[in-house]
Amino acid sequence: MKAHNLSMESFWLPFTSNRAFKKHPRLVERAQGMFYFTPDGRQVLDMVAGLWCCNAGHGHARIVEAIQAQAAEMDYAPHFNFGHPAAFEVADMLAEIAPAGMNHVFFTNSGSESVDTALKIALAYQKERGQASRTRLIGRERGYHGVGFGGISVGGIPYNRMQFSNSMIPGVDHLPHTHLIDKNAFSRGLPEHGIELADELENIVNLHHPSNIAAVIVEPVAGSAGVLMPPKGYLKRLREICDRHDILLIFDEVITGFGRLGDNFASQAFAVTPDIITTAKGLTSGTVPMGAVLVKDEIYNEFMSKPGNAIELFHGYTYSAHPLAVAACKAAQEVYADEGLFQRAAEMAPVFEDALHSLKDEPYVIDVRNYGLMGAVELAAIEGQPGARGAELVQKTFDAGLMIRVTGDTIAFSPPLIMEQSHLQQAVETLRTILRAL
Ligand code: PXG
Repeated sequence: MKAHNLSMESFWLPFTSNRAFKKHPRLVERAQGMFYFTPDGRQVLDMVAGLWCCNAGHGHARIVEAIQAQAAEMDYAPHFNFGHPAAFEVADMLAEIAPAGMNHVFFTNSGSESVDTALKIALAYQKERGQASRTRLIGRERGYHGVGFGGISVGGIPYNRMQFSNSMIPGVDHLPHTHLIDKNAFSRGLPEHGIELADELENIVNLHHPSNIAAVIVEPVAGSAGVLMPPKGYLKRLREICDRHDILLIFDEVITGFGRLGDNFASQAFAVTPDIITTAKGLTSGTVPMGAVLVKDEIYNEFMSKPGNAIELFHGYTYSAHPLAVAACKAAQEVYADEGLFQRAAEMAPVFEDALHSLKDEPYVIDVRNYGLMGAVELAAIEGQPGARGAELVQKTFDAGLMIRVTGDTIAFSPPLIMEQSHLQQAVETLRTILRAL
């Protein structure tokens, strides 16, 4: 059946204006390398790795073959009381690339599940070690931690909370966000101003008393809210304050993990080690849904140190370490390593930076920011219609053969790590032409 004859009625699209989309659908049905292809055969350059996830590029033969082979070998295996050897193998692979001392992995199926898992591990850990009063969680304004009740509670995106405001988990505070556009506009790499924003953590902790705080969760670079960088020294200061008060620090690396910032994780790129890392997306290069929570040895060992053989953590998913996800994960990690894709991201970062900043003087551009292969161009909103210019750009760029991600009036870029200079040039020149004609 041809795509344009499809009924669009049944599918309720996530995080999308269904009515607007169904009037002007943007459909893709094939993908290879840096490109999507529309049902009518048009080529669309993917500058967002699907949705920040296809880090190895689309249709990588090695990953495709691994998934096919696993589907034929064993469709499903339970991990409640049973095990599949390959799952143990990929957990070892992840521990190998994680920061030192983070050698334990809990598998989930998405970023949202990774976040809620991490929050539950943090709360349970405090109880296990005899600090049961540590129940409060601290997130950050403009943070995105998925859509579970835990995730939206620590998250700081007003629209994501608005429809559920009476149903948040209790005992959550928020740090101020770090987007100081007046001081830091057009920063290349990490911005100079704003380290003092981390000190607000000290105030929140003192307000409630440290003995009541379980964990702090932040994205090292905030993604969904428009690619907001941590000011220089900010993450290190958060770490210091957490250490001072014996509070767990969780880095949500669902976007920043697996090469996005030119290293395995942001934790290594920024040399700040959290206690827990949440991942998903690039874990399997977006090919099969999967998430993973990486946990420090002290935390895991606390759960394992009790006498007896009781279940240590009452948590898990039917599809934790699903064989297809495991096969995809193993192949994706091998591709990243064998093709040196994280290193490649680091090498392309300055080229990416120059290309994005070449848009500085184009119409409506009020900021350009970047780190690794993560970048944003922020546009001035149309008076009284925030987001309208962004929405128009999604359509115009797609019509011109370019896929970007827009949050409000900020255009986000997170290309597959296989991007060549020619792709970058095509993306930037397409955008330039469209901005000039708006
Ligand atoms: N944490 C972070 C930091 C994320 O970026 C999640 C958790 C949730 O992951 P799942 O797999 O449950 O979606 C994410 C997801 C956007 C956009 O437009 C970003 C995400 C998802 C959809 C859109 O920036 N990030």
